[in-house]
Amino acid sequence: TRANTSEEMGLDDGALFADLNNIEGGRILLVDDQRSNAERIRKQVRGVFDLICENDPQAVIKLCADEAFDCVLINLNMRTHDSLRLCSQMRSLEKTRMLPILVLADESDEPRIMRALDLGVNDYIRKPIDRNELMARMHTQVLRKRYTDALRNSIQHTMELAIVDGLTKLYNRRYMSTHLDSLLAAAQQKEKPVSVLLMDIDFFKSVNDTHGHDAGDEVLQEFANRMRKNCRGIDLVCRYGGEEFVVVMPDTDMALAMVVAERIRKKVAEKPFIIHKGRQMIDVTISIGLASVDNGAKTQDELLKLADNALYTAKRDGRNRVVS
Ligand code: GH3
Ligand code: MG
Ligand code: MG
Ligand code: MG
Repeated sequence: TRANTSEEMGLDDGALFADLNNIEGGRILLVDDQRSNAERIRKQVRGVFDLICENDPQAVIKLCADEAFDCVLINLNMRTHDSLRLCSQMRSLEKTRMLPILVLADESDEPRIMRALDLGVNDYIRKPIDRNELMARMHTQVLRKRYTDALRNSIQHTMELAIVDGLTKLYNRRYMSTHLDSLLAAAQQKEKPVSVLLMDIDFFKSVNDTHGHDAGDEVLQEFANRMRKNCRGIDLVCRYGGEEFVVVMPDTDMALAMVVAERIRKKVAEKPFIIHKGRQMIDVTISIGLASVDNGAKTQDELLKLADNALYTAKRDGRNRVVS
């Protein structure tokens, strides 16, 4: 198993935030019902921002839900629509809550500017619009948006890595272990069975040796896909190590686990794995060691040890089989 580099862990801030200063191509949604205003602003931002214009507030809400914008520019003094109501709506809806809002205000409209700021808009510009000021304020908002987006993605990525394996997107060993512990505790109280399958791909080294390590990785991913399709909703599938996987099966006694294991074994062996975008077919089989609390195992370590012994026997007896 290769060690995770800090880059794979999503901890490389340099790469994540590198492109942040490049705001060219930023998408601005202008909300204005006066065509001459819109045309003037379009000229002012040309070459730096893409400007999309809309005047109907309901269309604005829908557009923001369907498309990605870096900033919304709202004319506070529209003739036909209530801009403040739109600002308020955008701040209360999930999809637009984090979207930067800049408002354009008539020079003397101090009260409306105050109400807009109170509703949570990010900044304002007074008319007549000075191009440099407009660009500077939009630049700030777009940068802030990019930065918070990158930060949020990075946090989400890190949280995901804490429970799933990067290559296969199956649960990782640590998550499985926590889950299995609580299942075993509950199983003891309610006297419900729990079974585990320990699976190991047969002759996986020769897949790597014959087709290359990348092909091996693809096989692991395709294996994970077959597991997702063929395990039951209540089962938890995890990547236990390099090419070893564990299925934790709640409420499942030895006999039922045997049926499930046999089905999984067949689903792997019956059709070759197609990799390299269809250019390569590889026959894959797995060996499975099955253990259950029926065997008398009380702790996780005992249960997995039993499964490991069974797996060893499956390998010794010729592979592509289930042993309990
Ligand atoms: P058997 O289990 O049937 O006894 O034979 P095997 O060849 O599968 O046995 P072994 O467990 O010794 O080899 C496992 C190989 O899996 C060794 C290692 O290079 C490879 N491997 C482990 N993790 C990864 C991975 O993430 N990607 C790839 N491509 N190979 C991996
Ligand atoms: Mg192995
Ligand atoms: Mg081995
Ligand atoms: Mg193996």
